[in-house]
Amino acid sequence: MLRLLSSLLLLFTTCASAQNNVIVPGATWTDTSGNAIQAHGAGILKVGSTFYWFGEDKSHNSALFKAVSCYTSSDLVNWSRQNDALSPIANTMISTSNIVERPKVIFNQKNSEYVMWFHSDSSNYGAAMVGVATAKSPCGPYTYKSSFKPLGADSRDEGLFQDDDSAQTAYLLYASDNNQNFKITKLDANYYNVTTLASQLSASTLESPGVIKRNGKYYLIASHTSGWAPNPNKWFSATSLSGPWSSQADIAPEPVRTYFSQNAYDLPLGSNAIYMGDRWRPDLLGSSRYIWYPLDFSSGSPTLVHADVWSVNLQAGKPQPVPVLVLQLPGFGRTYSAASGTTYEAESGTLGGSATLASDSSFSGGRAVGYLGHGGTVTLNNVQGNGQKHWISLYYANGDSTWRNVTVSVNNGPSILVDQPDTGGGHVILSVPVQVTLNNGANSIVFGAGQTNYAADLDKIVVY
Ligand SMILES: [Ca+2]
Repeated sequence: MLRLLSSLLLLFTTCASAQNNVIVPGATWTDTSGNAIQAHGAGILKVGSTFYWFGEDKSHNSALFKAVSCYTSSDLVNWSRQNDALSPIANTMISTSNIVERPKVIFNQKNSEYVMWFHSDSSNYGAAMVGVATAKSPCGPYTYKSSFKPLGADSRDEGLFQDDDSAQTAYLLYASDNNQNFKITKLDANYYNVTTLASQLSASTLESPGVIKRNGKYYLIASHTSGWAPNPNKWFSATSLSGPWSSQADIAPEPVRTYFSQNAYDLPLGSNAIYMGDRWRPDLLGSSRYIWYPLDFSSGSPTLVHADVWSVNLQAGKPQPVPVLVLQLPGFGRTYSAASGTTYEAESGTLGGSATLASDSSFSGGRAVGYLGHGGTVTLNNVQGNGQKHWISLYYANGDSTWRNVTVSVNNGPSILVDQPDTGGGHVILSVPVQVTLNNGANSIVFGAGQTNYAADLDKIVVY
């Protein structure tokens, strides 16, 4: 029976890894209408079998409030935009001259009401408040109630946590006291206000928080404060929301700075979770990307699993579908499946112009190709394709403090410009995705042609 089940599950996950059913962190995610998803600083709510994704609409490339968007999905991959959940109101704390960030929604069973909390601020972030709005349906539109300083103190980056006790006690998680102290404060029974402080992590300088409960233990995930720039996000655990909390530990290798992202929401799923982060792009906020990775607990502590292309396999066919994931062998016990790709080392390609080989132990194969762009190119021949669209991940190092980019041209086709965020060091490797169509059989791909600026050092590509 187990063997039959495993075969069925394997079959299911094979089908599930179709192109439109994968999560590609860092790619431009589009909704079911083909528009870029605008839901930054995400909050997720599950009602029945539907996931609701609330976030900041930054399509106007400004930090100022435009809308809290609402998207729905049954599979966490295909998202449909609904009506805006919260819209600006002139001469209030949610006007178009104000800040409304990190919307989070929970359901209040007692009042049969959806309650949204968000970071509510003035344009210079000086007001440091939380805002509350309510609705009778998940996407609302929500009716704005008020903005205030919880227990009279600052609140900037915030999140919500709803416990699984009979009262469904909820908590506000927030950066307080000029972002110096991190606080967890209990909400009242209506979820309209805060009542008492449960925990304070003093001088912790934490923000962008999320809490997951697993096997009776609470896990707090948060970043430190470095503005829009990424930093190594941390986790803490405690057996009570009142603490004591364990000392901080990394959720990903420290040098990669959480793969250039900041925590927004952490969604429990099966025995693991999904880390949902933002890759902020302050000069073009609407082009900030979503970085979602499996948050794997199999080692006993939450660890981000770097996967260029992966899928969440929700188990179907139950009367009340629950987010228990289909397992794929051989990763038995995992709640996700990552695609495996074919690697092509950049240094195995043909160098052109001023491109040179760079050596360092951090590079795959010990080498990368540097001085790409500005006359330098590298051509990878014999890249195998199947005549379809493929995701290709470019592994690169960019030690600048600013983003670079690189042109990609397949079989002498038009150039695609791929952004390469700074990696935090010349020998720190990150990957960025690009989707291209490859011929069946061998393909030739040129990197760095036709650009006057320097691209990042190219270590390797992985074709999915
Ligand atoms: Ca290499």
